[in-house]
Amino acid sequence: MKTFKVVTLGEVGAGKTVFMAAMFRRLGFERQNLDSATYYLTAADTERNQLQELWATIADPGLPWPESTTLNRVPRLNFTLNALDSAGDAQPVCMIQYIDYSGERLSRTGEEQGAAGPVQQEFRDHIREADVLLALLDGRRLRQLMRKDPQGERYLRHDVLPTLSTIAESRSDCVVHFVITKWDLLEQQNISLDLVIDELRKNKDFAAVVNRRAKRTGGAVRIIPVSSVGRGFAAIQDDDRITKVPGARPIPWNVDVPVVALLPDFYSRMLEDIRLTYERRLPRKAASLLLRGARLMPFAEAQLEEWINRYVAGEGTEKTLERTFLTGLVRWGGRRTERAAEPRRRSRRESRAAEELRRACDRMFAQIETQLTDFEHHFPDSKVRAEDAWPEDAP
Ligand SMILES: Nc1nc2c(ncn2[C@@H]2O[C@H](COP(=O)(O)OP(=O)(O)OP(=O)(O)O)[C@@H](O)[C@H]2O)c(=O)[nH]1
Ligand SMILES: [Mg+2]
Repeated sequence: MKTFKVVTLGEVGAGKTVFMAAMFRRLGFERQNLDSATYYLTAADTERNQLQELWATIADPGLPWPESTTLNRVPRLNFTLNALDSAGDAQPVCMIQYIDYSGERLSRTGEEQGAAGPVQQEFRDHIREADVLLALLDGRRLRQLMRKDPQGERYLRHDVLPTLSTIAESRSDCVVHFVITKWDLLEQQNISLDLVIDELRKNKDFAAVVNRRAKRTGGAVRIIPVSSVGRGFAAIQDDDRITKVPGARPIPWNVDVPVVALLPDFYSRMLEDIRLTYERRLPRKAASLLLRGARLMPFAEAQLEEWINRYVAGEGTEKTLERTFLTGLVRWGGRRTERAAEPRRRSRRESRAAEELRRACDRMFAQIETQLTDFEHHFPDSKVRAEDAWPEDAP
C-alpha cells in the first residue's frame, strides 16, 4: 500500500504533539461515527490507545497539559486512510506515517547533536525520505509578532530558522504545509490570516523557502491556521502561560485540513515531476501549456498513468489496488485542475476488488474536494501558488 511519509517540524512547545492527538481524534473516532463520512483514519491498537489517552489528558480541564516530547523519544504514528464502500465497510486506501520529533532535535547545535548521534542521523534520513513536511509555527509567538512584541519578532527572525533550514535541506519536491497552531489565541485578538501572511512574507528567509518550494512542487505549499482545542478552551495569562478554562470542552478546528490537502498536493507534485521528466521531449509551447494545467490535462493524465505503472512496479492484488488508488488520485486531480467532470472509463479487466476500491476512492475524493474547496474559499491566501512569488528583497 502506498505510504505517505510526513515529518512534523517545529520548535519546542509549537504544539506538534497536541495537534497530532487532535487530528486523530477528529479524523479517527469522531469521523468513524459520522453518518456522512466517506473516509476515516484508523491506527493499530497500541497507537490508537496511546493517542486516545493523550487526547483524554488534553481534553480534561482538571489535568495539566501533556509533557514535552523528550529528545530521544520519537513517536511514529502509522495511520491507515480508509474509504467507505457502498456497504459502509472500510477499504484501506493508503497509509500515512507521521513522525513527531521533539522540537529540541531541530534546534540542537553541532556538539550536542553528536551526543545524540544515531537518532540525529535517523532524523536526517527521515527528512530526506519525507513526502510531506508539516512545519508547525507557534501561534502564541505569531500573536506576539502581530502585537509588535520583541519576543514575537525574535521568533520569526531567529527561532523559526532551524525549521526553515531543515525544509531547505529536504528533497526539493517534498510538499510543505506550514501549520499555524493555537489559532484560538490569534482569533481572540481578531487577527486575520492575511495579516499574518503579510508579516511572514516580509521575512526574507521565509519568502525564499516558500518561493523555491512552491515553484518546484507546482504550488504544493500551504499556510493553514489550526486550533487543536478550539475557541474558549484555553486562555493565555499575563506571564505567557497557557491555562485550561475550567469546565470548557475542546472542539478541534481545521486540524483535518493538512490531511485533506495531502492528496491534492501530492498530485500537484506528481504532475510537476512528470512535467520535468517530459519537458525535454515536448515542444516548448506544449510544455508551457502543460505547466499551466488546463488544456493538456488528458495528455498529462496519460503520462501520469504511465508514470504510475513504472512507480508501482510488480504484479499481484496489492499492487493492482495501489495502482487503482493512485490512478484514481490522478483522475481526480485532473478534474480539479480542469474544473470539469470526466466520463468514467471502465476497463473490462478491472477486478471486483479494484472496482469497489475505485468507487470508494471516488466518493472519498468528492468529499475531500468539498472540504478543501470550502477551506480555500474561507482562506484564499493559504495556498501559495507557484506563480505568486513572495518578495525576497524586502528589508
Ligand atoms: N491555546 C492553545 N494552546 C495550545 C494548543 N495546542 C497546544 N497548546 C499549548 O502548547 C503547549 C505545547 O504543545 P505540544 O504539542 O506539547 O508542543 P510540541 O510541539 O509537541 O513540543 P515538544 O514536544 O517540546 O517539541 C501545550 O502544552 C499547550 O499549553 C492550541 O490549539 N491552543
Ligand atoms: Mg511534542
